Amino acid sequence: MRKTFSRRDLIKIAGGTVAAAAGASLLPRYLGKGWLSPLATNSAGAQEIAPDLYFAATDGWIGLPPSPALPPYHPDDLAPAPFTTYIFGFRNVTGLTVDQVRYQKMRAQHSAPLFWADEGATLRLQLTNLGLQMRPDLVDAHTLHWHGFRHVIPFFDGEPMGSVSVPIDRNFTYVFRPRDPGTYMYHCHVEDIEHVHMGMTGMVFVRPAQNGQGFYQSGRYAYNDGDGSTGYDREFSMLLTEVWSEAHWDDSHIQLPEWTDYRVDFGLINGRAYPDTLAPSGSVDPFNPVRDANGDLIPTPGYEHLQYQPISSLVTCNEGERVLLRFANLGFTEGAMTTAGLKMRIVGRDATLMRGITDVDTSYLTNTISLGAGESADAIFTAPAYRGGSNGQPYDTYLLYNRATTHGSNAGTAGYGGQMTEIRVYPTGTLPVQTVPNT
Ligand SMILES: [Cu+2]
Repeated sequence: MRKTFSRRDLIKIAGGTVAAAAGASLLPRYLGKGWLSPLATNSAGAQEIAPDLYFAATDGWIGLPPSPALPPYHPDDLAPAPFTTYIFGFRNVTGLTVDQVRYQKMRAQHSAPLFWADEGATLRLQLTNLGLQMRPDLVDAHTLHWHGFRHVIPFFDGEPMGSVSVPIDRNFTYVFRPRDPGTYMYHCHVEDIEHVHMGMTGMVFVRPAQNGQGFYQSGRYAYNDGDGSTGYDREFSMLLTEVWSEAHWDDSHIQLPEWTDYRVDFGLINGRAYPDTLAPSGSVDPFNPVRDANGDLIPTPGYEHLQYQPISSLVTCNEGERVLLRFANLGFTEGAMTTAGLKMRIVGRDATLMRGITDVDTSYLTNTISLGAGESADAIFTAPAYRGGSNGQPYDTYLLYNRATTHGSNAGTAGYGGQMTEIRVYPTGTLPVQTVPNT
């Protein structure tokens, strides 16, 4: 899909530029209109339906912890302070003006925005491609592949060999009507070794039709369980990804990585390495995004290097509450996520309730869940009784971490790092009801 320009392509581009300047395009329209005209009217006068969400694909910078072991690859000498690492990624540009959307080029985030849909409801997600600021030579298209979606038609699958992909400056609207509740992941499927590794990965959930029923006090469930066994009070997504610094440096420096040299320098949860995993979330509600006057993400004071890594993986809860951990792995290696001193009940795997065909309960208790690349799992734990706090803090702390040692340090630097976060348990009534995941 990495296309080489021919003279004919250059003529087409020149024609497209002239046409766009005139407010109309003369190019064949096998895809949607250019993003300069956000909504179209068809020949019968009907207005196109506005998308529920609008994402943009582009490149950008994120901040990972220092390591003395990786010169010249980390930090990248081209990265503007306080950032360290070049990425490709997505941003939520829903509701922004055309100028604001354009401003988000070179401002990708990792992980990509969380989003969710209700079982049976239609979700329209429009995607545009702003191009890569650092790599104008790479005219790659991008797609949004909802990994594991069981009822997709090829047109909306995002797998570019059998479907369409989104070239630079074009729009395409994916239409989903999910039937299977659970935890999923999504990623760009164009040049996917590279684009997935570079950061075009995120999480998506489907909320069950059972939500709102009274099996469990909160009325919130992971699945249509019929008995409240997947009811929860709080939910936290945990997307596992990896950074091989040399590959990211190669992409910013117009070099080609040799992928058979792949290794994990940084294991990330939701795009961050410990201890940054504990920092608060920025804007994570896709349907009510908070942005500045330019439409850009707003950094949390004191965590400016995490401006484009807005999703925290700090788990906070009151004693006695049920907490849903939604795990997904879009690294290339297996993870073994462990809760130290807590047992989780695995209630779902790969967006499937743990029930046999005769409705036998196949959920199980464990403190470690293994996740191969492309797998997801839903785990629920009940927060234990408050024991008076630890280390002078008004909460008890339990570690949640990947047992794979290659994922537990920041590029070999001494001490904890990588895919590790904390579960903090407060006394009853301390924390208000959770309204947005990962907050
Ligand atoms: Cu892509």
